[in-house]
Amino acid sequence: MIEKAYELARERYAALGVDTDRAIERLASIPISLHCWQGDDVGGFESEEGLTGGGIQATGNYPGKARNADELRSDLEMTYRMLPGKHRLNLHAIYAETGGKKVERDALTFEHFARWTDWAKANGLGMDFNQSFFSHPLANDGFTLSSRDEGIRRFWVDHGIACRKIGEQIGRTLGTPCVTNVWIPDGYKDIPVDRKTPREILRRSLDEMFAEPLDPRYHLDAVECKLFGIGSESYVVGSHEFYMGYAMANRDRRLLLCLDAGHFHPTETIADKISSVLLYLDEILLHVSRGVRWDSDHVVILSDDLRAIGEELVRGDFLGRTHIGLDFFDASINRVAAWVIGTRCMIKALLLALLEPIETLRKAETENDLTARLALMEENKTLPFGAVWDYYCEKMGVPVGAAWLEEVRCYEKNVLSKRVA
Ligand code: RNT
Ligand code: ZN
Repeated sequence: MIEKAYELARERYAALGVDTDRAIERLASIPISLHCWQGDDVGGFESEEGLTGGGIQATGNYPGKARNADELRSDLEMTYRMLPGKHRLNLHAIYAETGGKKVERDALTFEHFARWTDWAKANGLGMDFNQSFFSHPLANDGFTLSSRDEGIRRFWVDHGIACRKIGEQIGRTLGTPCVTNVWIPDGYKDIPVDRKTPREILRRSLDEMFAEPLDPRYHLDAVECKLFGIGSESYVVGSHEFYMGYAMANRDRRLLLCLDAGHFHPTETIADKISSVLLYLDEILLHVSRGVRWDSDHVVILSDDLRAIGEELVRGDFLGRTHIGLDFFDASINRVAAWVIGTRCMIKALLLALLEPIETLRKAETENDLTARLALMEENKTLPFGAVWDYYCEKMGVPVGAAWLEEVRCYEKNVLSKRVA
């Protein structure tokens, strides 16, 4: 049935000049970096408390969240089994394994991530990394790298440096560059008097953090901008202009700009930013997310926004310069299912874009036939995409359609439900 439907779909697309076999082949080569923090509501393993302090929030209390690294890895393995293709893991520093010992964040080393890296290697996964500038007593007054308190600032610079070294070692071990992403919650709830000084301090901290060049074959740095957050509604130090300017002024450092879909004004979309940013920077990192009215980090679905991101990456030939990461966390539904839903949607969006009869659309636009452009784009929406997607899943040996849900339910029954809070 699936093959039959695919044969028909292939003919239908071929008539429009689209090679479905080629689309599938390209799709299989695009890794998505899965954010570890969906598995435990951005809690990490440093303390029992989980997410505390500034800028982000998980809501919901669905049972069964991972309580330690082994459980989180088990949940991730389950998730990867539901995803067609080879993907990556995106780890935060608060997921260090310190063997029960308290290790301060500025003292973290590769050994605290060796088990994660071994596991990634054994599973054929690339890895990405993040400094954790939140959920910490020294982040409680809302400022980290841009703190006016020299002790606090220094601590976070040292954390940043420690994590870059860890990231580089991860990249060396796995033989694929590790993107280490900087996001800080720094900002003010209410209107500041001085918007300038924290930005000057942040620039100095980044200069110190990025001073040592690392081999880009193993490690890349990214900086993530933001417009507002919980508790930083009026002012965020690391704004879009700040980091875009910083990355461009420091071209020799090859910084990636990280565009998070939830970090702009709610009517702005990151799809429109990609072609501008990549005119000036070599590479970008995406945090694909879904904000509902605000930066709420809902599970990614196959929305118009998501489709537009896929289309931009394919149409602009940007896939080779874009690291696709996910960033959402929903604690109100099965967390493994959340990962599966969001990641499968990201892959679907890429497939849809790869199946677009782009030449016809381009021709309409260059000939200024804007009527045809709109008409064809709308007709494309009902092409037999589902048949190609099903076939791709089958071919890659993962569940077709909603069959994955049964498997996740089984996992829930046998594993997740046995975890007591
Ligand atoms: C927060 C940023 C950031 C975090 C993760 C946990 O607004 O999006 O990327 O979500 O680092
Ligand atoms: Zn993000």
